[in-house]
Amino acid sequence: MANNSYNSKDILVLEGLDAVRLRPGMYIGTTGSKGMHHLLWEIVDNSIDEISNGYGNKIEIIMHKDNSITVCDNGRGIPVDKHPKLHVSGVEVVFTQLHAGGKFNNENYAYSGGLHGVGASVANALSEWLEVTVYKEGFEYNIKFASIEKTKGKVSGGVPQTDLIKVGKTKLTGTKVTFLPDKRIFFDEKFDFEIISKRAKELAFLNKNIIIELKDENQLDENGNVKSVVFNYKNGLKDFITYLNEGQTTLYKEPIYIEGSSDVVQLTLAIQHTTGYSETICSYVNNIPTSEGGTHETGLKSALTRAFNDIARNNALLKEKDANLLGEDFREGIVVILAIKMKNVQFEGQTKTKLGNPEAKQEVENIVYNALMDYSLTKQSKSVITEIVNKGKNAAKARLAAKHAKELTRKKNSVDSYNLVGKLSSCTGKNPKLNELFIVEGDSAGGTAKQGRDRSFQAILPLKGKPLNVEKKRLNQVLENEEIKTIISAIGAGIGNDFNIQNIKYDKVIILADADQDGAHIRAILLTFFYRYMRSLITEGHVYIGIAPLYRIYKRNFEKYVYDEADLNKVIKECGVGYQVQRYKGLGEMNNDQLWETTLDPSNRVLVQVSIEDAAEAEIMVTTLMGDNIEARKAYITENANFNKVDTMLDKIGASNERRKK
Ligand code: TSJ
Repeated sequence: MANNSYNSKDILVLEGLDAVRLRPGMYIGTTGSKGMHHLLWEIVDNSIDEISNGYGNKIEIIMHKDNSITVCDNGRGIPVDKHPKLHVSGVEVVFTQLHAGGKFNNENYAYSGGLHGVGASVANALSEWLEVTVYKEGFEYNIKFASIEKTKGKVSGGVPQTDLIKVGKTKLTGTKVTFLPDKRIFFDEKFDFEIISKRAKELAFLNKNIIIELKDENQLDENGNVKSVVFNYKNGLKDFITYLNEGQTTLYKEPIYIEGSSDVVQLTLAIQHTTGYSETICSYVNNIPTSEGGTHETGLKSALTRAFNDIARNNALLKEKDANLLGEDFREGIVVILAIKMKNVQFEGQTKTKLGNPEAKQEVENIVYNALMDYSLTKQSKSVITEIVNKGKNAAKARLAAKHAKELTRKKNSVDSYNLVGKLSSCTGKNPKLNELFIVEGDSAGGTAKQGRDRSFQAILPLKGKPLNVEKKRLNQVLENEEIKTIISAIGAGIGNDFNIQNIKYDKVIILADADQDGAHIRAILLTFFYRYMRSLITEGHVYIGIAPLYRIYKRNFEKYVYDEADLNKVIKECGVGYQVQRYKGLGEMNNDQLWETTLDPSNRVLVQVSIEDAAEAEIMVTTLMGDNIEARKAYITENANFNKVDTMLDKIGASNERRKK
């Protein structure tokens, strides 16, 4: 792609760095942890681009003790020649001009980083200092930048301390950048090994053969060496899907793997069905996850439906008289990873993670359809195709059965139907925006909650036993379950494809279960149900976990509740001598006043809001914890040993506190 010579004149110049210091949020979203990590990804993106274009194969990321961080690649090295108009080195231009960089204005790089892509200059502007070393054409070059206080209180970032200096000779080629995020912007945020390694792994899956090594000088391994991990996947998305489906029962062994391109997009795709019933599509554009989907996913789905129907007919698996299967039939149990690269991407949607480019649909559809038709002619595809089509046919049958069951449920549940009487204690207020539904573990705690609540806006739904684990069930079976039916009709907005968030009767759906293993299981089951059948209830932030206290510490004139084992001693100290400790083994041990005060009262309670940050992670978690592979489940729970506390589930799905107890 990079054919003719490239030098500093190709680097487009737009704006100075002060704008970035002035409004960091405009460039990196937040000035919290996420924003700080964003600086790192801006830098890493450049190395990925270089390697994707065929130059070099390795990126090293090193976390230092002072929270500075190094990114190093073995590509060609940033151009060092002087920019004809600006009269400074290419390196200096890249780091001091906003939007500078080959990515934005020419043919040297095929794809811009899209959503991000604001580049290295932003990282420089928001760093206390930044140092660049370039190894190129036999020489090593170096330049340093720093933030300086010009006039009192006014700090400029990314100011070059020298010109680019030729340091000496070298046989290496590549680029090394080290920077320290400015504490005046990010305060004491620290780079996080887990966050970085997760994304590094993802990048290694998305860019096959690339080697990404991450070192953390703050941590030592068993042998006393600096902790280090290396990610390198020869089979890219094929390895990714194998990882996602680890511990699942798959319908066939070899994933379907496609690489293809047109003038407009470059595409890689991996497909593997599990024997389960859910649908998982993970898509990326220019290495950026598109959690909200978009035109490329639409094209993909059309291609899958059309290709599998055509293939089924070509192989006499569907007869002439048979109707075509629906897309959702073929997607039952499917896990797909789609990664495309294209220029001038437009992101839309609430979180700007939805691809908007209309041309992507047709391009993706064509490439995928043609590749699948070609694949269907190969010998090794025959058994795979038979499995997929048969699963699709079964799904179609179940779909018809579910339609029937749903119609029944709908009829039964019109107005406060009989099957809800005695279970749901609804609230008197009629404004869904204010109302809350508590789903409470156990009849006895449910009874207490009914007594303790504020009935003007709080409804209580007690659960008798454990609700159905929906992970192993098809929709029609799910709809046969009384407990689930009650939840669906209480929420009042339908289920599955028919779920309409506009119709929810409660703004908050709060799961209230004991802080023990059974409670954890119930939480996991309910969250899985919402994740599978009312996903927008989670993504739109309506699902919460209520946290009840574990202890009450009291004596005359003193009473405090403890929500966290770690706080117990602190509170005891605070209380002084002569105190008593009451330990709550379950919600049922509290009286109604106590339950109100500690768990129901909005001005005092602790709620954890459930969110889905990372669909792929959430998927692994849900399928592993709720699926039927017991070995995998055990391994997962052992690996994530805090399952019994406030649940790995919450970590994985991503949870944040509505408010924390003081
Ligand atoms: F952006 C950055 F400056 F922060 C940065 C860039 C950081 C790091 C760690 C690496 C890089 C980078 C840039 N690695 N490799 C490159 N390559 C180029 O800038 C480059 C080299 C040669 C040519 C050419 O046409 O000869 C073109 C480019 C864009």
